[in-house]
Amino acid sequence: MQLAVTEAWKGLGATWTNPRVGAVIVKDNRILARGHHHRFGEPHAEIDAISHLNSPSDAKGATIYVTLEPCSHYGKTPPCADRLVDLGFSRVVIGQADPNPIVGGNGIDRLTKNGVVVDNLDNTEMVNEAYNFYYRRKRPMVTLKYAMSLDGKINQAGNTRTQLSGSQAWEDSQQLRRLNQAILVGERTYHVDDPQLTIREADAKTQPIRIILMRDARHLDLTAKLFQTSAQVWILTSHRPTASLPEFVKVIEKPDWSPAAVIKQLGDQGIQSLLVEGGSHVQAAFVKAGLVDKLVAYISPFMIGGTGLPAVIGPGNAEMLHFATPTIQSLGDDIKVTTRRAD
Ligand code: AOF
Ligand code: ZN
Repeated sequence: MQLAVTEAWKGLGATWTNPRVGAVIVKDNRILARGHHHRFGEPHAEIDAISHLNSPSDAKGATIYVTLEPCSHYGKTPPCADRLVDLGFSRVVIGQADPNPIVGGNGIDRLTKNGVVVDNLDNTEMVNEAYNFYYRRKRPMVTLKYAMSLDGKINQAGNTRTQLSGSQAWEDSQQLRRLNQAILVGERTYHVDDPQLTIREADAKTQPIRIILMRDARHLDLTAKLFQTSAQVWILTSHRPTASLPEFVKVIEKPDWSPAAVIKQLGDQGIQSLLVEGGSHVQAAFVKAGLVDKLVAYISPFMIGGTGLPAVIGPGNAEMLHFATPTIQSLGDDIKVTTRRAD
């Protein structure tokens, strides 16, 4: 199963909104084939592994390890469970049941009813953390991310971008973007930082959807860096842009600005995971709404002092949010703190 997990991760960043899935076919203590789900809409992991067998007849009496319950529905491809039965697999070891209601246990039923032994190890949940969260909790998983100084500030006073993170922390934050289907920033961050919000590495298979909260988009500046890369941009606004927009820009008219309403709307649009990258007021709104499932903070060895802008600023919380024991990592001169909401 560990090898199947390694296979599954090869789909990182390319399978949204489908899960990452890996599969390994074994017979007589030998690995016959491996496979994974390469990209949204393409064959499922089981089918990819089967395509790597010398002959499909090798599947007779074999075991397949697959990180997620095989599917039972006619979607973009026919049901994998049927294919496994037809080829004569004798055992299927799954890493977890599928929380997506279109499958939701039917794959396991289909296999067992046809005499295939199914064992569930329940140990691959982390491969699809956001996918599982989305189907179980019926909303996107929210990760707050920021870089701050030792005194908790994100920039110097005034409307300037302050470079705090070193190169290792910067590279790490690119990885965080790969793990999320969408990135959200507020209007002020958009104006002050002029961000691209893309994954810079050339091997990026797909880019996250870039979401901007912008109350009034009538005078949208199309020369901003955001619009120089043709990855999707969604603008949530009360006032539509007047200029004609490139086809990768979508406008969502959104009169209710509460984080809960924004999250509901993004969930309805199929967003499973959201990285909230700032700025301070947007972070505060999510904290106040209790909509922080995970948190990543990069701490850099600077003191900004006085009037620098705190990482989170805005209306206070009645109750503190409680987080689990953090993981601490040194990245060059920076410290990365990762944690999740305590249960
Ligand atoms: C995948 N890859 O390896 C497995 C999936 O729209 P479809 O037909 O591609 O079906 C997507 C659903 O199929 C997905 O949400 C999950 O429930 C199931 N299994 N999906 O994309 C795979 N095994
Ligand atoms: Zn399938």
